[in-house]
Amino acid sequence: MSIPSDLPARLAEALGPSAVITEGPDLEPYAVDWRKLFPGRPACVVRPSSTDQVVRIVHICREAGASIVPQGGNTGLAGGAVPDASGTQIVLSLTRMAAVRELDAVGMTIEAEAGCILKVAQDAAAAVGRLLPISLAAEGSATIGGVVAANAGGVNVLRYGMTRNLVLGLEVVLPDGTLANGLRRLRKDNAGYDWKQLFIGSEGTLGIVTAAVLRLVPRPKHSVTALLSVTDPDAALRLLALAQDDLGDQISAFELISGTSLQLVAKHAGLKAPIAEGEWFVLIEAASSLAGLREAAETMLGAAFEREIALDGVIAESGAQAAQLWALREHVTESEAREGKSVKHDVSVPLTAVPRFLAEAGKTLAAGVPGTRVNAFGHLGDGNIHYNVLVDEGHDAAIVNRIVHDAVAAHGGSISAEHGIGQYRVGELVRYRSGAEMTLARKLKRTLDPGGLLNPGKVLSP
Ligand code: 2HG
Ligand code: ZN
Repeated sequence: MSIPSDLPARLAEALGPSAVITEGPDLEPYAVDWRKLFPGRPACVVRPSSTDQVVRIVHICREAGASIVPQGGNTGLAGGAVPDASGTQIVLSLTRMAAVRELDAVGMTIEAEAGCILKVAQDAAAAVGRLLPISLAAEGSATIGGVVAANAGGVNVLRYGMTRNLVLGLEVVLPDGTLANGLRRLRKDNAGYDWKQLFIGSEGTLGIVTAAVLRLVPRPKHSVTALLSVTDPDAALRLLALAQDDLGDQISAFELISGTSLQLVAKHAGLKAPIAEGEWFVLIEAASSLAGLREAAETMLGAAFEREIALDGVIAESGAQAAQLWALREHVTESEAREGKSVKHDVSVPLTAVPRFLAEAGKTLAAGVPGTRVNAFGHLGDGNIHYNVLVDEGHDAAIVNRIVHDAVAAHGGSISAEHGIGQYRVGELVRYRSGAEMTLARKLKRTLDPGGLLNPGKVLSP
């Protein structure tokens, strides 16, 4: 497929020359994902500063027959926001649309443009005593539009749900250039189809998210963070059950970390856990606006040691110490990348099946692809494990995927819990989703984007 050679010039004419990047080192960050696994080559990068400009870009690209790859902070792990290598796709970066448009502390809502950095939105909410409870390692670079388009998860899903649960209103530019403005701030809105749900998690394949209204929650005044070691994932689940019995809905994070993960963090980030080495660890956080949380947490942890569910542990004595414990968890991804090549899996299984899944996948992998190491960690409270397999250059990723995803399927799980399909898992999705579900997905795509203008090759094969 080719596009008119003057398309970048047409875009520059419509938006101003500073809005279009056609070559040079400035182009590079938009062309490839941060892990440099999916290198692409865009025809150009266009950076609108308003929703109206996004509408104009869509009309111009449509007319020229050029496809558009929407991009936010480019922090994704599935190659969903980078162009292919054809040199014919336009990257539409939303990073110049970064305003927090409205903040309502009493109504507990925030309206932000797509390019607003998640951390900026979090800080704006914090400044009025509220919490935007989407928390992920990439929050300093990830943008609201990308978070919505990916239906991002993170470490607080256990308590507050995925991004989907927090989106009240959405503004989307459709592939035909129509602006769908659903930027309502309503908690209850059953007037017709809830169409915004289609775009949340659609990874820029159905429409371009230009702004969103997100729900905020009260900011808890007290929090407790603890790192514990446990014998195995089964004990981690028993700890979760105990925490749920004793702390109920105050648990805001329950993360499983393997000994391998902590070894990688010690080696590459120089961070050492303040407890004895072990096979498995749990990072648990509880938060509440009411006093007495720490006492309740200490009682619960005391019971965990008494029943020999936990082996060793530390409770953070200060905010700084809590941050140090979280840093161990937050550095896993980066440390894994420094270690070398890995085949990532972002899987979920029913919570109680996690220990069985881990054991089976580990066994089959050791037998089928000797020499691999597993770096497993993730959001145990959500049944979501990042089952990343460290491999040598020569290893065949397809075999590793097959073993891990077959184990996932055998336990009724999903091949992507939170990272999405992007381009990385397009083939895997076809394999593990039923034909009827795939047909429905293709029908939706064809209905909204019959010309295949938006993010072709992502989620569904073109
Ligand atoms: C996390 O939970 C992220 O830290 C990244 O989802 C997971 O690196 C990964 O595989
Ligand atoms: Zn994660």
